[in-house]
Amino acid sequence: MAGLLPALVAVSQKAAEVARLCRAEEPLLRLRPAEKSGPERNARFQRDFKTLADVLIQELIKHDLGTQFPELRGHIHGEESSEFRDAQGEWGQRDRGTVGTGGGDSGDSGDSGGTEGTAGQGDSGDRGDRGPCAVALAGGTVTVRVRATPGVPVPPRVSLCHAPVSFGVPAGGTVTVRVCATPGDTVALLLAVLGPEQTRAAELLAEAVHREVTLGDTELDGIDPGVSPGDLGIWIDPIDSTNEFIGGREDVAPIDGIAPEGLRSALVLVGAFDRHSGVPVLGVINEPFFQRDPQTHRWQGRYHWGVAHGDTRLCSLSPPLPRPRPRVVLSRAESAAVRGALGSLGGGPPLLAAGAGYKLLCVALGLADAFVLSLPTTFAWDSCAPHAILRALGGGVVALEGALRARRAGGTGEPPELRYHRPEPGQTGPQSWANRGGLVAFVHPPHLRAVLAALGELGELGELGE
Ligand code: 2IP
Ligand code: CA
Ligand code: CA
Repeated sequence: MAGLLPALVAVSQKAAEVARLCRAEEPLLRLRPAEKSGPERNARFQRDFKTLADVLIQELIKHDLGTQFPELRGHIHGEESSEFRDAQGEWGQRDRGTVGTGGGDSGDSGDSGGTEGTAGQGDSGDRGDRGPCAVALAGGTVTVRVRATPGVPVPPRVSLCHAPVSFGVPAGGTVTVRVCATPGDTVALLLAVLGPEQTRAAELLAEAVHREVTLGDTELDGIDPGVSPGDLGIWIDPIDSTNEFIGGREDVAPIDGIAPEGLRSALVLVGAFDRHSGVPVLGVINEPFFQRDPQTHRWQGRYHWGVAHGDTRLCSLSPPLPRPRPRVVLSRAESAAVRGALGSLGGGPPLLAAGAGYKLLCVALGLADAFVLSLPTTFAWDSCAPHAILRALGGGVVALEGALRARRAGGTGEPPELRYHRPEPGQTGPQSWANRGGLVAFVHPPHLRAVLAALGELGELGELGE
């Protein structure tokens, strides 16, 4: 189906623009991220966060792809839940006055403290200072409900960007972020997260979200992957390496071409898989923070795409030349046993880098020959898009555990590749989409075999983590 690949690239470009905006605009930069807890939290990190950029990017991708390709609706999945909780507590603490744009203050008082929920009660022991509680959107009307804080007056009902906004006081604590029908409505919704005084930031974001993207990449228009959107599902990682995105380090020098950490490793990943087989078929990796323009000092991004469907193999990258001995890139969290075993491959000591997507990209770019992960800390949204690109280059991503087991059983065929259409039985939430058996990403099959041979000496996957 012609048109889907350019659409994936276009949404990744829009996403990258939002990511850059969030790092460039002072009020957005100051917006502290929300901490993930429970099943949402990735065990890889002691503390795991999501930002407004993560949630908004995922929603804009869902919105744009679903609008252009109705057959995809209901099949576009992503890492984040669309609910955003303002971790700053500013909402509960700010002295809210009049909202600064659009129409004026209508003066009449919104739902008051006693009518819904119990002001200041409930979870006051831990996050009693949490912010906006709920946003209901109906016919262009945004109702923002805010937890009451003793001593802070309940704000008046105001008119904002043609959408009346009313402030009430229930318990709860989330805003469901989505792209609204008009930029004005999206501004109103974003103000629920950002706080009413952040109109400039909300307007900038809404403008970026509603903007038409012109690609000007004529090569893409001629590509027909030969697959119908009705047969595909989508995995989105709106920002991979969120921790590095939040940290925002720009001064990290690359080692052998690979940035060990920092903003460079924050990527947008959009992949399409075959709904029936789970095989990844289209992938886009966008690097929003590829380099600073030497003149304007603005961030410049770049993107890479791949198609692997049937016999079609097309990619914006050329297959990298294989090194005689594989150079491996690993997570900093990887076990000493795995590091040691792979060090013996002869390609030099393993390089360490942040970002699952970034390490997969390093393999596609030929900066490393393999990315090996023995831990269950990546998910379908991390690997789907890069996997499609690696397949387009003649490589793939296999489940490490399955590959080692097959090897021990004397199997000589190709080890099983990761699939993206079925949740893991017996698991719930994000865990049902974890790449539980680890992974090995490669372009050249001899490198995969060398890696498996080196790790095969170590034993079961469980032992590799020791
Ligand atoms: C993370 C991110 C981390 C990665 C982890 C992913 O995704 O890519 O950097 O850990 O596996 O799930 P590591 O850096 O050790 O490879 P996100 O940032 O989207 O949560
Ligand atoms: Ca990720
Ligand atoms: Ca992410």
